[in-house]
Amino acid sequence: MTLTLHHLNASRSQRIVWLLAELGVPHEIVHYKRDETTNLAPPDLLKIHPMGKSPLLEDGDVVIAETGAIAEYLMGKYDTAYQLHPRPNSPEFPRYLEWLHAAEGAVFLPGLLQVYFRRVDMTGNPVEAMMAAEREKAASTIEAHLSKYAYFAGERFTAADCLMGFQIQMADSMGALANRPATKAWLEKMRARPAYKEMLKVGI
Ligand SMILES: N[C@@H](CCC(=O)N[C@@H](CS)C(=O)NCC(=O)O)C(=O)O
Repeated sequence: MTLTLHHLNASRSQRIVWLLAELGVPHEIVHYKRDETTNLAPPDLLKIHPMGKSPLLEDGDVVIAETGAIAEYLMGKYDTAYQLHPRPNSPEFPRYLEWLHAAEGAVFLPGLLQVYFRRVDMTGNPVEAMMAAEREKAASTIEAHLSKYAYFAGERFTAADCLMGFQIQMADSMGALANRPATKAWLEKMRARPAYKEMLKVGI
């Protein structure tokens, strides 16, 4: 049975490219390119799943969307030795789950809105200040967490680090980590991982 990742360029699907490389299970990656005008995914992805978004994972008859769900699916089915996720009865498990889903939830949303709102003139719009406050809250929560713990789930690397990596890398590319030393140190640690380097080779 082939495990296939349907991967859109410049997308959060890179989290799953990285996670699959960490997991080391045989898989193939099918590449899709965003439309140059609309930045949307090509219609080919609609043939795999009705939302037509990436990441999408196929495993035999199974087709699964949503980054967090894909990560949980891969961990439950393929990480049976718990190398990349804590056991459900361990103290790290709730923290692991929280960050696994924060990556697409409350800490991600303010950054995502910023990307969308770049297309509109927000001058004088009160939503601009609200979004900035939310981004600051998310960034300082991450910084406080990584000042206390070596990784998102605690003292060891897990799938939660792969999922959180996308927006932290985006924040770094926008120069937003200048005053976030713990977050920056975590990112440098991630960049040194062989699987992270493999993800870059696949093309993000
Ligand atoms: N919540 C979904 C979001 C998926 C999503 O919006 N993916 C974007 C890539 S970052 C996409 O496919 N955009 C292209 C489009 O919507 O046409 C997840 O976590 O997988």
